[in-house]
Amino acid sequence: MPNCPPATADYDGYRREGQRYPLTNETSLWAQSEVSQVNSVQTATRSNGEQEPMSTAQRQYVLKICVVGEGAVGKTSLIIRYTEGHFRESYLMTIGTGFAVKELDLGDTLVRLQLWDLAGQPHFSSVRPVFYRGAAGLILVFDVTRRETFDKVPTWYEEVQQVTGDLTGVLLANKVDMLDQRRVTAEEGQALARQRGWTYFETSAKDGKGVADAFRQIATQAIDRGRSR
Ligand SMILES: Nc1nc2c(ncn2[C@@H]2O[C@H](COP(=O)(O)OP(=O)(O)O)[C@@H](O)[C@H]2O)c(=O)[nH]1
Ligand SMILES: [Mg+2]
Repeated sequence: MPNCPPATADYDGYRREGQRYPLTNETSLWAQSEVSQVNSVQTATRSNGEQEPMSTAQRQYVLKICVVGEGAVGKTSLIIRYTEGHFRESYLMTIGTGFAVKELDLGDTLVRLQLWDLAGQPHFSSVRPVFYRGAAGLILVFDVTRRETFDKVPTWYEEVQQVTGDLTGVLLANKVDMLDQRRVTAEEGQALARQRGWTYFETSAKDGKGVADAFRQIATQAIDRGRSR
């Protein structure tokens, strides 16, 4: 079939060459520490050439954040919405893992978020623990139109926790734009989040609702958790 796209065309790892397999030397190095502070003091050069600490120094962190949840809940869509600002209707299953990077300016802190998008399909479960290692925070996603994806959220957390130990998290009730088909209420989502100590967000990768707030929040939580260790 000469007009067929190559086999990789349905791989939705954001279709950026070189980012298909995330375990490059650089990223695996980053992944070693949970909250790696890149530099704590920045310096400025005086006119006489001496270095002095900058009073407005920004701390810089690299944070590995894993995004988990059942298949088709919107994990990839949320990451694409956040990092690229658009939405795609068609569903392309994530094969293995997708990977994206976003810089986030929190005022006194500059964060480089590494977002690891893990395939939700059960047959990839044997590789997933590799991707959890070194995570600083977790984004748990369910689809408000499919109750079974909500019921599975604790199982996802436990799978990650077995690898990382207790991990700070946010819970995203996604697809809230689909009002007519909603099957899980905000109260139910909030109750689960409260019980587990997660922050709860209602999100839509389609219209962008709650997305930036949720990613910013997990960054803040991961830094706070890292500092308090
Ligand atoms: N209406 C609506 N559809 C969404 C939303 N997020 C994702 N989708 C759709 O749901 C399907 C699965 O999304 P995807 O991001 O691939 O899910 P993943 O398997 O969790 O990565 C795709 O068809 C998306 O277009 C959303 O917030 N609202
Ligand atoms: Mg996906």
